[in-house]
Amino acid sequence: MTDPRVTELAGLLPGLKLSIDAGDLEHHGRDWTRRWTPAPMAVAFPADIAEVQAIVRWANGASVAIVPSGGRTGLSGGAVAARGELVVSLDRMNRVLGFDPIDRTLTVQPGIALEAVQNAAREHSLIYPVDFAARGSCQIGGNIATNAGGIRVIRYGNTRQWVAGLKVVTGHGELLDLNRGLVKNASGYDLRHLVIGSEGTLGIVVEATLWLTSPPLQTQVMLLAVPAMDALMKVFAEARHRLRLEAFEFFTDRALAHVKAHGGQDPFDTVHPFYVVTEFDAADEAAKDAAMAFFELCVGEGWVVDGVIASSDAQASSLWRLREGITESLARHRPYKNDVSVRIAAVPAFMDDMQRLLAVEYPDFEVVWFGHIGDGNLHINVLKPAGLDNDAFVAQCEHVTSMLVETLRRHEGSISAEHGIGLVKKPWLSSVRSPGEIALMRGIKAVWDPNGVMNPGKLL
Ligand code: 2HG
Ligand code: ZN
Repeated sequence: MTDPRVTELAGLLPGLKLSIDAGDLEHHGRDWTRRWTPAPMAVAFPADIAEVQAIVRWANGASVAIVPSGGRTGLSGGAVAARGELVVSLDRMNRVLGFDPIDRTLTVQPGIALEAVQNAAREHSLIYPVDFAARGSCQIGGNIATNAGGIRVIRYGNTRQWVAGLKVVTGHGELLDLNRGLVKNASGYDLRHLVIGSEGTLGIVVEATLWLTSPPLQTQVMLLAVPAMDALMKVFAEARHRLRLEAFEFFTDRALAHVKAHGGQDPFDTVHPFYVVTEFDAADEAAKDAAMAFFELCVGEGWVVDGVIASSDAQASSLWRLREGITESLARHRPYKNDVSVRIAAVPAFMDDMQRLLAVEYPDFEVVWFGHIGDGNLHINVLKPAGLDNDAFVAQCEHVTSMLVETLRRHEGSISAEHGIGLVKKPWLSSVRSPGEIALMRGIKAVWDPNGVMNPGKLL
C-alpha cells in the first residue's frame, strides 16, 4: 500500500516522477555493499533544481528521511535506503550544462556518469582526470559526496581538487551557490569543501563546475612481477624518483587468479606473489629511456623478476583490466571490504604488521590484497567461504576489523581511505576522528540539516 506521505508529495508536486515499483525500490535502495535489504518508501526522480528543493522542503515538514542517490557504486552503504526513506535519484539530471574554454571548466548536472564527464572533457582536448573502474555507472554527484579517489590520485589528487563550484540544496532546502568557479576566493570558510566528502548528510549536490586539465602527451603502461612485499615500496620509490607517474597500483597473485577466472589475460608464464601496474609519461625518447633504466635497475636489484610494457592501446587496456577487474571478479564471493590508508612512508611497516595479523585471524578465509599503494591506500577483501552464513561471516570480520583499527592507530592511518564511512565503517569513526572533531561534525550537520532529514544514520 502506498505510504500516505508519498501520496501527499505527489499531490504537492504533480510533475515529479515518483516510483513505488518494487523493482525500482530494490534497485535504488541499495549500493554495491549488498548487506542491507532495500526498503525505501518511494523513489523520486527530480528533473531540476526546483524539484529537488521542493522535495527537501516537503521532507522537512513531513519528517521524511532522504537518501540522495547517484550511481550507488559505493562500498560503504552510504546510499542504502533500508529504513523507509525517500530515495532522491539524480538519474534524470544528467546533462552537461556548459564548457568555458578560458576557465577550462565543465558545468554538469549531478546525475551524469563520470565517464560521460571524461568524454565531454576530451571533446575539448582536455581531461577530467579523476578515474576508477566504476566510471561507467557512478555519477559525479556521488563522486563529490564521497570525495572519490581512484587510480590517478597519485598524480591528480582526489575529486576535491577538481571542484571549482557547487550548487547544493541544504538539508533545510536552501539553495547555495558555492565558489562559482573562482580560482581565488579568500572570503572565509569554504563551504564547498564541507559538502565534498559529506556523504549526503548535509545536502544534495544539484550542479557542479569542474576544472579540466591538459592530457599528458603520451603515456606508457607497465606490468611488473614483484617477488616479495618488501620490494614493492622499493620499486615505488624508484618509479617515483625516475618517472612522472600517472598511476602506481598493486595486487597479489590471489587477485590475479580471480581476474583470470573472469577472462583477464595474464602475460606471464608463471605466478608471482605481487604485481604492479604503473602508468607514466613517455612523451619522448628520454622518458622512454628513463622507464627502461628504471626497469633494469629493479631487475638488477632483484625487486622485479618479470615485466611487460604495453605496445598498443589495446594491450594497455588489457594490462589495466588485470587491476580494474578485481572488484567485479570478487563480487560473487560477498567480500568483506577494508579500505585503509597510512602515510606512504608508513606502508612497509604497516603491511608487515597487517599481514601478520590477518594470517593469524583469518587462517581459513581467503584474503585478497590490492590497491593504490602509491597513495598509501590498501584494499583488503576477505572472501566469504561458500557454506558460511553472511551475518556470521560479517561478525567474524568485524571482530578482526577492531584489531585492524588498533594496527592502524599505531601507524596513524585511517579505517576509510576513499570509500567513506557510510554504514559500514560507522562503528570505527572514532578511531580516526577525535571526540572534539566528531562534536564539530555533529554541530555542522545540525546547522545544515536542522531536522536531520539528510541521509540519517550514515557517517555520524
Ligand atoms: C578499487 O580501487 C576500488 O578498485 C574498489 O576502490 C576496491 O573492491 C574494493 O575493495
Ligand atoms: Zn580503490
